[in-house]
Amino acid sequence: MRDAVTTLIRTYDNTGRYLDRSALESLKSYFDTGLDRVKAAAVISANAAQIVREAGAKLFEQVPELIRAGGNAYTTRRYAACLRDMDYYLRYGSYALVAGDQDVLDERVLTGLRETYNSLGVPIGPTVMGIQIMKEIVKAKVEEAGVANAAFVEQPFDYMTRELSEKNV
Ligand SMILES: CCC1=C(C)/C(=C/C2=NC(=C\c3[nH]c(/C=C4\NC(=O)[C@H](C)[C@H]4CC)c(C)c3CCC(=O)O)/C(CCC(=O)O)=C2C)NC1=O
Repeated sequence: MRDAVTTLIRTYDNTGRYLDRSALESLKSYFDTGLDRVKAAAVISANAAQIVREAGAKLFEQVPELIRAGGNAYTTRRYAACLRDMDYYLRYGSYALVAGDQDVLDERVLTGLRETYNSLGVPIGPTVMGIQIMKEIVKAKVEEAGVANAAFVEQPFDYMTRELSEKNV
């Protein structure tokens, strides 16, 4: 599992280079946003259950077929599995925010996920919608908590969206 710093060091070490201007710039930007990243993680930790519940409600309001007979989130077991998946995306997203790197998502969340979803008939489109709804909720809450520029919050959610949506993995 890597973070912004270890990823950078690995790249430079591979070619035996000292950190150059561009490396130092990217380190600086990572450390400059450090406190905001920690704040965002704190906001997520403190509100996780509520964020998942709210995002789930919104998703099922927008795609009501999911929870009707024949829908993939129909039955209590599958409804719970769906919200549990949303909770995974939120929790791992908070790790990626602190790390400033998406590697944890590749390693722990995304590997083999499309195949699993396809074999269980879990629809990717609505899953991605759920991830995007969570992104908006988290961003709003992080801004409410006083972080002026919360754009960085979008990264892990957009990354999971992109990777899940990719056609051939
Ligand atoms: C931490 C990494 C990790 C992830 C990401 C993960 C996902 C994951 N989601 C699963 C199932 C599932 N996932 C969903 C999710 C949904 N259905 C919908 O209609 C919605 C669009 C969506 C919620 C937003 C559902 C309903 C199931 C159960 C499917 C079934 O058993 O028929 C399964 C199959 C095994 C199980 O049911 O637990 C896995 C492995 N597991 C992991 O360990």
